[in-house]
Amino acid sequence: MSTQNTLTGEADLRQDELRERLWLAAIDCDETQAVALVRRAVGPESSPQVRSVAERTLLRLIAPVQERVGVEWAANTITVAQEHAATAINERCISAVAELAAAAPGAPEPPGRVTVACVDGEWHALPARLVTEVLRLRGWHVDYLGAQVPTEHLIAHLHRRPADAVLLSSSIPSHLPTAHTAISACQAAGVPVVAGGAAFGPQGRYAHRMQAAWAPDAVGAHTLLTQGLERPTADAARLPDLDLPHLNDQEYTLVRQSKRQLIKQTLTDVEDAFPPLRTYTEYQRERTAEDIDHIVTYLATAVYVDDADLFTTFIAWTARILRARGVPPRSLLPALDSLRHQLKDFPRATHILTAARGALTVPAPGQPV
Ligand code: B12
Repeated sequence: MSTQNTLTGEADLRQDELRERLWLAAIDCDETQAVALVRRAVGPESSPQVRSVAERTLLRLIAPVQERVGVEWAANTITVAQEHAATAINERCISAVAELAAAAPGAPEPPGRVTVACVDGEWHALPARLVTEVLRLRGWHVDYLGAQVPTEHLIAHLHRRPADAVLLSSSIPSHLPTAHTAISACQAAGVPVVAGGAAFGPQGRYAHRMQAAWAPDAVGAHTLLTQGLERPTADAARLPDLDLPHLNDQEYTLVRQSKRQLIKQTLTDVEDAFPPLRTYTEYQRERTAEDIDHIVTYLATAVYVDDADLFTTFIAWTARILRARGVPPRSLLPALDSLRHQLKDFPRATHILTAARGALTVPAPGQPV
């Protein structure tokens, strides 16, 4: 093995070890230890590499630890309280890194001004905060608006403080119709949009369908911004069906409008198919209704973007969550069947439900359905 490889290996080991230690501090609610660790990872603020080391600390140390929070929560190996505490600690760590780097000499000349915001209804602000701090490290002047920004207030902000671009973050796909409205409103105000976050699908599939630029992370966004984004003209104002012509069949509108009725009927049908549900406590019944509400919301979103994969991915995710909590995924089948029956006159919704049902009845390797 060459010396260079050995050194790289050691650096990787250090990264892994740091990640493990930050993870342990985060789930142990040890904020002091976590902040000390990231400060040590960044090193002295007088170092000439402080900005690049700070960026690596944000993207290769804190971000993966935060992703692990999600993985372990989904696997039911940490509690919701631990997930909340770890997220709060990671937010504090991001601030610590940002403060260290802000104090470092030799800040780059600002290449421009951008606004970073989460789509209305979106609580996942930490990813947007990471994007913000990386762009600031690279010199951008960033207005960070945080979680769930109502579209009209985002637009009002852009009129008050013009920006070269809006960076729109969303983690939950069910916010895609709202994201679409925000994208076209920003563009109608003459501001280009870079979308990002898990909601926009693999390789930003849904962002592209909504005529937004897309980047996988802050570094990708920086590249797009420095290449220069075309400013939309006033005729960018448009109705959603211009980007998504399938919306003309009204299936999305009708599924959305009948959501309450769909949930009520599905709950009744699930009770018939699964009698133990009748003995559920009020609390358990409310959770079941909430699960069905999520299923209908994701179905409507899949109809909106016309993509069966979106719904199948959600159902597979729900199945994993249930299995990790000792509930057999087949308990989802009566709900899917009820919806398929209720929506039998809606060809796109029927296709989406059939695809998800098929995926659910194929057992994961080594697992019963
Ligand atoms: C922390 C967390 C929360 C916190 C958020 C607090 C906060 N201040 O952010 C709270 C508790 C509020 C929360 C709530 C919920 N959550 Co949550 N949450 C998470 C968790 C664990 C971490 C999110 C995160 O910070 N990820 C780390 C970042 C670094 O990764 P990232 O999101 O991929 O971001 C990177 C890129 O995507 C990109 N990026 C992101 N945005 C942008 C924007 C631009 C412009 C660009 C260029 C790039 C970019 O750059 C980032 C850095 O590299 C995730 C699990 C996970 N793995 O992500 C679940 C997760 C996102 N949550 C989930 C769920 C279900 C929920 C709830 C619905 C739970 C509930 N039943 O109430 C609610 C929804 C609330 C809402 N209306 O939005 C699910 C979503 C699953 C799905 N099917 O969509 C996940 C995936 C959990 C899981 N493992 O299953 N959650």
